[in-house]
Amino acid sequence: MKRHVALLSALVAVVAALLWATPAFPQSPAVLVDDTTPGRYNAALGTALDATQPQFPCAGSLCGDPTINPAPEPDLSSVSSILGGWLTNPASFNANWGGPQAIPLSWDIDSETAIVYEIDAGPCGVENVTGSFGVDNGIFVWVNGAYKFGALAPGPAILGEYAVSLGDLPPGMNFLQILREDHGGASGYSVEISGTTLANCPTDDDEDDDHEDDDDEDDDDDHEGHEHHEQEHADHEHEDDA
Ligand SMILES: [Ca+2]
Ligand SMILES: [Ca+2]
Repeated sequence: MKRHVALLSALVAVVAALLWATPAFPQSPAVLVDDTTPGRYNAALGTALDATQPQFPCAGSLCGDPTINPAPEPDLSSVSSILGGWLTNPASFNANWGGPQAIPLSWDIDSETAIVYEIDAGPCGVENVTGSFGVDNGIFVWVNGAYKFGALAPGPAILGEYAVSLGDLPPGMNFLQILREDHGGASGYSVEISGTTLANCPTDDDEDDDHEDDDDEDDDDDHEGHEHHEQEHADHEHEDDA
């Protein structure tokens, strides 16, 4: 019995030593954006997008309360003067955008609103960014102008309603762009964006390995829910590789 105790003590000491010696990598994910994070905000759209396409049902649920998941990227050309260059030149915002401010978790019924979160990815970037969203009724998400996800559905806004892989963020300032949709009843929103901020920049060798791994993960995600974006994602991956 005493021998067992001695062996167990030795084992515990070895495990403790190993844990102590483990380097700081990989870091654990941290929350980058939540419901209290200030963002740029544009509430000037009103109902201008209503009934322009299936992603924007007409007001008052008079055209139904559809589930569209995933939703294709909406055509926002008819409201380009209201939104300005928020997707293509996100560092400059027209007069409809407020400065960084608390984002209201509900907004005028039937209307659409746009948000830009400015995320500093630091000198080495952020890996494995994930988004958890709850929304009443719909949401469309871009990262640095590249469309990532959209959906609309009946029901209240509960965090985790949608869980989406958003890929990696390059070093420096990044822009997470969101359009919120409503078509009646109530509106609501909740968000949590997480990712692993790299404290040490990867070497060229590490980078090559990481990208191969990430591409595999992206492909898996695409097959689960976004088949029709496969070509688009593949194009982006090729651009990334270039
Ligand atoms: Ca609407
Ligand atoms: Ca609603």
